[in-house]
Amino acid sequence: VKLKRKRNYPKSLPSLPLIGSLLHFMGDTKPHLLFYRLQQKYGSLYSLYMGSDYVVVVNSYLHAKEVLLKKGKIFAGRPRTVTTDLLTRNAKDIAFASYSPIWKYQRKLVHSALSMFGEGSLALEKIICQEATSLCETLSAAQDSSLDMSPELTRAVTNVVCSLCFNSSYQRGDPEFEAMLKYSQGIVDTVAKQSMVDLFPWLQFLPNKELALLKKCVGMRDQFLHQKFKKHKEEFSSDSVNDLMDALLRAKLNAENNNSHILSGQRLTDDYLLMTVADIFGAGVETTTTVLKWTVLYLLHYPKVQQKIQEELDQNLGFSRHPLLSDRQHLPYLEATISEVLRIRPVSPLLIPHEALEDTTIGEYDIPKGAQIVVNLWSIHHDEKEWEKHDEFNPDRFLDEDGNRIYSPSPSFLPFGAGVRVCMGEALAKMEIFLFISWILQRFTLSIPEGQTLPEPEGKFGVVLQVPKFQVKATLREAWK
Ligand code: HEM
Ligand code: PLO
Repeated sequence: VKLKRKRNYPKSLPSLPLIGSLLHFMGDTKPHLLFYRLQQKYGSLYSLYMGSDYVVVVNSYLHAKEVLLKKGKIFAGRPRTVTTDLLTRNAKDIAFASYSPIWKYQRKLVHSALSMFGEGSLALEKIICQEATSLCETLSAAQDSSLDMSPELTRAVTNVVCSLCFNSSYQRGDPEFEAMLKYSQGIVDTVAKQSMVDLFPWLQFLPNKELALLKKCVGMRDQFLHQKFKKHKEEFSSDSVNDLMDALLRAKLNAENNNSHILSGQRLTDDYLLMTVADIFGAGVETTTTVLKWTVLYLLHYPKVQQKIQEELDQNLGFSRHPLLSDRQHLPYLEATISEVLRIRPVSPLLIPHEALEDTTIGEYDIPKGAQIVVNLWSIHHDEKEWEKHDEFNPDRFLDEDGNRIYSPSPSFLPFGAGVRVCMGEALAKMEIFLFISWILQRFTLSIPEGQTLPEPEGKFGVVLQVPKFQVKATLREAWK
């Protein structure tokens, strides 16, 4: 990035040559909280150097909407980093790839596959309900004892995306599933968190523990992907396209035959197909599971909220049938609770960094081409001007006086981002969260096992805001005994 003279650039944090503003990052404050606090001194829009990268931090919804919506295309770039390049074979995926014809085409392919097998389709509802049944059986079996719900929630969610991506699923204790859990945790722990190798790329040439772990986990993931890919290729028939992998294979065949012009000469190689499913599979598992875990954690903290959701379920469904997607519109309190979880603990507190593709502006400030833009969703969701008692968990904010749901009581709410880079899985994630939580709460009351303390609602920063480990006791409700 070249800063020109006589421009009105955002106020800059003091920085030292080479190390940039790194001194500010010392200590163990999480970046989204640090960027939130720095507003007091520098205002809601400021800049800093991370290593040698020029970064602009956006903390208000008005600026965020300008970046994501009004100038969405100008800010649709993504910076490259050592760790994400490793994960995505040099940005051949969707999330970490910059704006390009092939990126657009990948989004289009995923979009049409999701609407074919997913969103709103009865098949998908059936798959989710099947997983919910299995989840409830496990909770039943573990009745009244202490249980870590995390692996069970993960398996339920994984099986849903696994059906979508590969038309397959896992039984409890499947070694392939256990391996997947392990490598994915390793990736979440090491990728895209602006850690040292991303700030100072030359560090990758020195021995580095985190990078070694990432490489190992990406290797395991590649093995997993390769195996799925091989099987799909062998059994492929363009007359029976059953999942995202098939849909991508078909698109590649078509592109080879005719419509390659939309890719401006770039070839849709196998790597692009693989990295596209890897994104959807990875995002599909880690984000939704994270929200489910945050929801359970908050239900333990707020038993009254849990009780109110149960009353709403009892009134609308009773006990004679299980929850369906069509019940969503009749369960405003549950929907409000989910929105409040997404507000108070955004899955992706700094989104994924954007990059300015040309010289432009945000508000009255000049932004140079190549600047990285970090949208601090945490600040937007905790803006004191927009959210009364922002730190308090209160689903009622998302309801009017009559208890009807309002989509958003403040424009300062963007859990899935917005614009050209908006999340591709919003509809899918919301269906899953709604069904899993309603199934669980129709049958069980969740509480803290005796002698244990409430888990702190503090997130661990990474590519997603991770939930601490905790145990739960699931008690079968009276009507089900
Ligand atoms: C991107 C949130 C679930 C697929 C994003 C972004 C956010 C987000 C904030 C970044 C937007 C930006 O950088 O401007 C969430 C939340 C989820 C969720 C809160 C769960 C509640 C999912 C699921 C899928 C998915 C289930 C897969 C089907 C993606 C993809 C991108 C993305 C592919 C990258 C889009 C791009 O860069 O063009 N998501 N997401 N997400 N999400 Fe999600
Ligand atoms: C999660 C770990 C997986 O092993 C790989 C993976 C792929 C896509 C990533 C996802 C991880 C984390 C959440 C991300 C998603 C793409 C979009 C999503 C970053 C790293 C969000 C919330 O932006």
